[in-house]
Amino acid sequence: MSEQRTIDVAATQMLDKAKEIGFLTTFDRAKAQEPRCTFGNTGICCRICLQGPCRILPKKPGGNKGICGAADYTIVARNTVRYIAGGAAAHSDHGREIAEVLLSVAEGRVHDYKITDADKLIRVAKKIGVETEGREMMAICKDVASAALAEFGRVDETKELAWINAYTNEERLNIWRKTAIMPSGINLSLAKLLHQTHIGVDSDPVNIIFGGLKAALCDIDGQHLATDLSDILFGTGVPVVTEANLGAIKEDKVNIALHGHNPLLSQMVVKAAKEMQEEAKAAGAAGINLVGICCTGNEVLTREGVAIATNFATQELAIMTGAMDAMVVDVQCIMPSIRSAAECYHTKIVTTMPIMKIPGSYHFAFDEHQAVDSAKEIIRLAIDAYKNRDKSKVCIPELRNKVVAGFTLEAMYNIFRKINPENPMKVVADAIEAGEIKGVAALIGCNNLKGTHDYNHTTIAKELAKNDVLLIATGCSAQAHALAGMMNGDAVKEYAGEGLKKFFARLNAVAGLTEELPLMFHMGSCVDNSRCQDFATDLANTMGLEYAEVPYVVSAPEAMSEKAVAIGSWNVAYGNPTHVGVIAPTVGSQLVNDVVTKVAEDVFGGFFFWEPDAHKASARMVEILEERNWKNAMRK
Ligand code: SF4
Ligand code: MSK
Repeated sequence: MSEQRTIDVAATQMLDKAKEIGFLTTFDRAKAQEPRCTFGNTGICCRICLQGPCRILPKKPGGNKGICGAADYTIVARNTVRYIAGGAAAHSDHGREIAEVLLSVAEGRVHDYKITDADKLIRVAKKIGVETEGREMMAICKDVASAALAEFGRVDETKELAWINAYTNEERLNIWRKTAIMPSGINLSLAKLLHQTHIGVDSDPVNIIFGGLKAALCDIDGQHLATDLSDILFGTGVPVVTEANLGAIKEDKVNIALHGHNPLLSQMVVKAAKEMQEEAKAAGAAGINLVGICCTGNEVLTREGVAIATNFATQELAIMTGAMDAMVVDVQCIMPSIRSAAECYHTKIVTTMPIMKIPGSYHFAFDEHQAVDSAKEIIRLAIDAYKNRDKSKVCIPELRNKVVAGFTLEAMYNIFRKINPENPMKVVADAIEAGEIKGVAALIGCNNLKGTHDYNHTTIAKELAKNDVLLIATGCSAQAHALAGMMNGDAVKEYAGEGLKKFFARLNAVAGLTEELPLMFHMGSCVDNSRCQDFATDLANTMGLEYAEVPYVVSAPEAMSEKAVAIGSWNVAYGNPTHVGVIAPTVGSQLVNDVVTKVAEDVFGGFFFWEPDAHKASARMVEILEERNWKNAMRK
């Protein structure tokens, strides 16, 4: 584990504060876990049945396999794909919840939600084959929501998932069909994968990995429908200007953090907060200040311009400012320890989803029929907490950086169209073909305290930008750049290579925005990695290339969650070279590791590579882009 805990100055200040008051943070807990167990670290510890844990102990007679006879490759493959199952379940269940609410809107059963982006509804309907001509909006909406829900329960294996089928080119769909990884239903595929990896079922590592890839395709399907339906319900983001870092927390206001992933209730908190400013003022505050953490933060940033407080690894530190009155959490990436941090202060922790509770916290179970009322109650709880705030404990770091975000694909096209009205993506394709930029890199994923918080994210972004790589970003990676002051026009001047600078200058001249374009386009939350893949698909179409030929790479510099494993895996299945900045627990089996880092390239054109060193990883990504460009030039 690295000695430097974080590159974030504000976070460092808060870590010192935590030390002063004796609060042990996730950084202390990460240290306490060292040294890590080699078996777990390399993936050769099996806990799939109660005879375990079994480890691979090659030097002991009988120790080179688990008790049931499972070899290292079986154990590693099973562990890996079970990560994918967890990730795909999380993303797709998020999408399903949005679909349920959209169906309620269509059937007139809820009043707090409505169709905000009707154009997107029509576009999505047309794309997935729902009839739109001469039909009522609500009838179309019902069919779209029902089509989304049908993705989950389908058991007819001759049918294919509608979303990935609609948004993926035939060339790639055929590869998935040929390799038998094209899923029919999300629930079925995930249940099958858990069955496949039960003790005494599949021991063939390649077959297990392919089962995992099928689940990974369920992950992108769930993500895509989550993105689409959220845009329909809450609007498709347009460029916004806001700020990031702990300095976005305001001493004179009631501060409420929105944290997690699912925007269903947090959108209502944003709506209610606009109406309740006076109540906060009556309590002596200057108003209500909302800030975001993790991907709920990214959702409300993209659609509402809500500032970013911090990202995954530093979530406890937002409470350490002593000025956080409530932290409202929904699902995923929420550390249970925020409750302990809150005990040091007046902060109320509010959980909002039936499957996510933290002992000792307030729970307002999400109910689509009373969402605004719940949001108002939560805000009142925060206002009450504000009254009990101990001013002597308040210590907010001064740091806040300007952020220009909200770049959904639609928002980007609006800018690109000003240069090429017929084919907006041609603006990027032309810049690549002219050698102005080398290609595109999607910077995604979490924080992982096996390294220094945010170091890999920001270092890789700087290196790639210097090498004229156009950057798109989501999740905690996007937040890392925003926190570090890299998501604005000044960062282009400071970090971009000459080609990338010229590209941005051309766009800035026509964009018509109040701010210059940032060093990377923030495309949204984790589920919005679907937007990144749509970008890559359109780039392939515009350049007349197959997926595995596109100068496009993906990097998860500090990957942590099961969802990150799922995202990385479908990226590989799409043909994208995918960097992961931690050594994956596949290295315990040479065979499995070779399958995902080498054989995958032969089959899909995409592959994983593990490289914790940010400089080496960036150099490799630049090399990959150059190689793809060179091959494309040779083919002409
Ligand atoms: Fe051990 Fe096999 Fe059980 Fe795994 S499934 S814990 S290797 S006996
Ligand atoms: S929140 S999944 S730590 S990106 Fe999407 Fe961040 Fe990773 Fe959670």
